[in-house]
Amino acid sequence: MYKKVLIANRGEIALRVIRACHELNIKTVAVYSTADELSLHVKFADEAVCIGPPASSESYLNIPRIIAACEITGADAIHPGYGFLSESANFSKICAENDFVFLGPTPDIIDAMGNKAQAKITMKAAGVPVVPGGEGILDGPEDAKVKADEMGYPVMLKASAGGGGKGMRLVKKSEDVIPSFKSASQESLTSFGNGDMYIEKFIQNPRHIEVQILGDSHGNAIHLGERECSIQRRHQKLIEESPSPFVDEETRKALGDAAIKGAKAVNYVGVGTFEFLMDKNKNFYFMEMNTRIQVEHPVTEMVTGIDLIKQQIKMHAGFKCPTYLENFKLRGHSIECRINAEDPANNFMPFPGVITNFHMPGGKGVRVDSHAYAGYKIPTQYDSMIGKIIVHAKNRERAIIRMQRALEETIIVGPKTTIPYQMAIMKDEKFRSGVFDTSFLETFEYNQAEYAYKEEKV
Ligand code: MV4
Repeated sequence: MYKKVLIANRGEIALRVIRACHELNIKTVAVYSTADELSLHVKFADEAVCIGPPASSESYLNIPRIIAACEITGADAIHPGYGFLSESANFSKICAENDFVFLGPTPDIIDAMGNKAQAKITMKAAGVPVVPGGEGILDGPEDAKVKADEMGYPVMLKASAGGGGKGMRLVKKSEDVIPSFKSASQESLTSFGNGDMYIEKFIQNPRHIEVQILGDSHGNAIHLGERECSIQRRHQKLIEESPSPFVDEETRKALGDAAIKGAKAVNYVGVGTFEFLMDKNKNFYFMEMNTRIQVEHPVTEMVTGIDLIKQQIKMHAGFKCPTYLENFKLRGHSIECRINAEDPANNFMPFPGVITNFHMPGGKGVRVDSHAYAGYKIPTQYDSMIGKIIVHAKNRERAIIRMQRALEETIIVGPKTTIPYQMAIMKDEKFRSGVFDTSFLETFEYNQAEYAYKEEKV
């Protein structure tokens, strides 16, 4: 087992990894920018190294400085968390070259899955159902038009290097293919330095359902059920849950089998997530694989009882996958709300600044993963998530009641947060019925006035 892990990240995920390491009796090293000097990951790690100024490019994305911090402290492994360098094939390679274990996939797997068109070909060959459409990279706008005319409209044009909706276009008619291709390809080139595009049949109002997998270095892989992630706004998830209210036992088995096939096909080691689109008839299609721990991993932990970060570290250290968990029994229902310092009444505008008063909910079935505290100043340079509230209860109905209770107890004074918006969603009939898809927030009406009291508390 590793003796000392350096966490190349900040915020709640850095804390989450520190907690797992300490329970495994592994020493921890935090790295931080000058904007995070007073951050809890710096305080709770055994050692901390300042790696630069606030700009991510000068700190959390700066590979030479992170490697130097490893050398200075004698760490033997690096946990990248999510975001930042977690899906950088180059970082994975440089870690290995410097004899530090990267707690994530090898560069070839990150590359293979980072290229979305290639990932679909790989998964299709492994027997995973993929979104129908032309295979591989399009030759150019003309090729896109020929393929789209063949397939019939509507179609989706997607950037192979993309993700989060960037470089993606819905095309409804033949005349629009060429201009859409050109603008999406240009957008991708600007954002990711690569303009490669692929084409897919458009799935109307899909659900976003993802499957957690765990693989070891002995050829074993298991799945740990699905997460329902359809409550998103502009490709930012706001609420996640497990299990999905739309997935029955039979579909869960089919989803899990598909994900395991995919994981085994690439000899996947560690934690990974298979993202699927699911249509109203419960047909599901592989979309992308995420080769990192995800923000929403706690809902899976709550219903399976497994510590995913501990397992991730153990898989990389050569332990065997707990295959007895192949027949895991889902226990109850879990929901997570991402708490962002954003103003839901003002187009979710980020709201950095000082949190002057801070009280987190507690009690039975409530978990909080947060790096914030009273007096904490939210920096402007990073994302606006200040924590996650996760609940666990016997069933979905009770989990919703518990989440309402938890959100009600929460006090955050200073920044505006997404909490009142999430309270409104918990009350929504469509959300409560469990019959919703990725279009949910497009039609959701938020009555700000009803929740104004939340700001006046304390
Ligand atoms: C799609 C789709 C419908 N059909 N692909 C959006 C983000 C990107 N990762 C994939 N996305 C979509 N791809 C086909 N062929 C609909 C979406 C989509 C979506 C997917 C998941 C969660 C929320 C979404 C919101 C709008 C569109």
